[in-house]
Amino acid sequence: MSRIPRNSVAVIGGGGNVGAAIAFSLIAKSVPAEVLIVDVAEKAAKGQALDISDASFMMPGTCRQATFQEAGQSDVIIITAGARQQPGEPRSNLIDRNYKIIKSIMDSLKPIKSTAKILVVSNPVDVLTDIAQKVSGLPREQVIGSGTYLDSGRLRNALSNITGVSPTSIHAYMLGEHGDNQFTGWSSARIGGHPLLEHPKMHDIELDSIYTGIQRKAYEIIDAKGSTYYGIGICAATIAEALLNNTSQVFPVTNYIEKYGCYMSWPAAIGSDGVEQSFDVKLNDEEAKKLETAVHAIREACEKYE
Ligand code: 6V0
Repeated sequence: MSRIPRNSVAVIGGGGNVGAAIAFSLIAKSVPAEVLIVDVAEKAAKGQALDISDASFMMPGTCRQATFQEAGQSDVIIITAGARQQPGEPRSNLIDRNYKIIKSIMDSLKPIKSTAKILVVSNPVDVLTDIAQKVSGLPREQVIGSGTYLDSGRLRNALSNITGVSPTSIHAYMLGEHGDNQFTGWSSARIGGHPLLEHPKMHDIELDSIYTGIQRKAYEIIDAKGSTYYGIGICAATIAEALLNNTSQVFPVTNYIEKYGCYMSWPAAIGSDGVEQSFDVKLNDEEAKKLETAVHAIREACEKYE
């Protein structure tokens, strides 16, 4: 009898660094899913699938190379294909190159299973999620992006180092856009139900330096080793797990916010139907202005590709 799990997660672009890190994280996190690696670079896809399958012998998940058609019938389809940033290059620069790739991938996946959830990771993620939703024809709540989950994790790590509280007990988000227009939601940040900025260890902290550190981190990693993948690997695998297991966890993912009329990085509860609910985040005047800038940038980019 085969031990192939019932649920499947396809990773498109799985021959590359980010896709492989996500596939490996799914296996290492004990997600009971069949992980399908798909890439136009078939040899790279084969290599990653064989390597990751070696890690699966003691885990409930399995991993193999697959076709676009098989991926279209998966429960969760993760898109990591595309160009990545060069040292010093902003994420927004990737749009022209990655727009064509996303469009051709969506066409190759068709027919897409009507209950599938698509998780876009390729950059610029907020704009590409909008494009993926339009081209796939799936409902908006079934198409999301990894948004500012990774950036928010970096924020929580930084705040943990200052306050001495576990990052998992700090509720604080990077918001708006996964890119140069993201901002920190300081006024909504909480530790133990208390406003974060009232924590005694936060009183003498230069908030801008925390923000700058988070913004700079991806550039720093890319400059040092060419690309970032472990952090996003675990983030995307955790979102996929929420989609498969119907956990209703809240993540700052790219989701469609009716109030602002666009996809953006904003907290939402994620379950097996995709986005279950999004939340109204308390903002001060300065944060509201930054949100306006992020929304404007995302909407302008999306309109160009309609
Ligand atoms: P990579 O290692 O070059 O891998 C990209 C892969 O995509 C390669 O294996 C390509 O062969 C493959 N590919 C290209 N075109 C297609 C296609 N049409 N169909 C299938 N596969 C294709 O890049 P890396 O993995 O480092 O980055 C991938 C994407 O992730 C980039 O857009 C990054 O900017 C983005 N990231 C997003 C992050 C986030 O937080 N959202 C974080 C890190 C990187």
